[in-house]
Amino acid sequence: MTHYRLLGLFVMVGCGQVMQPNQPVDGGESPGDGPSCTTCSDDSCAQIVWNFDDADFDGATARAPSDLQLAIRDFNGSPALALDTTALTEVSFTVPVCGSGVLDGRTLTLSANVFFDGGTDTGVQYYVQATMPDPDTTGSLLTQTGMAGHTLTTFSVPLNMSSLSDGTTSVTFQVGTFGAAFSGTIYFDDIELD
Ligand SMILES: [Ca+2]
Repeated sequence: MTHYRLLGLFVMVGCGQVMQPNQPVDGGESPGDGPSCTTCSDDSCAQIVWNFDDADFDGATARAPSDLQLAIRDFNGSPALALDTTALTEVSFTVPVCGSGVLDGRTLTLSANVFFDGGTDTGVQYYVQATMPDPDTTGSLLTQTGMAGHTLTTFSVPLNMSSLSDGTTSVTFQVGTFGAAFSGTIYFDDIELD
């Protein structure tokens, strides 16, 4: 009996999902849903899509500030990650790529759709910055992209902008202001490695 249950468990969590303790397991499907998956160095499947469409965090976790609350809410007709902020300075969150092992991401591009619902539409007053695995790690910076309020913007950067891209484990997004005030919600959707 126990054996059959274990077998069933392995089948259920097979290719297409990152196993990560204490985090939701979802969203690891490959674009096109092919039979194979993008593998981490330990042959587990890397998570390369975070679309939040199952009203699930897809493993995304708040990083800073300590009281940052992540939410999933519809944006443009699709569930998206919502960061509610008042008097924005900088907020950040992390998405997992490999639960164990690493992904050689040197040929991959990280992209995400971002919308600042609030603040000013005049000029590029806000930014999104990505690092891997986090901004505390030397050499982790991918890029910083300026954005205006109320403008759907695609953030996109090749992972090989960081010398650490051959050992990708997770990606951190930081969102902040160059100076203009912002209170409202910042939406992220369709985060992908492709
Ligand atoms: Ca979505």
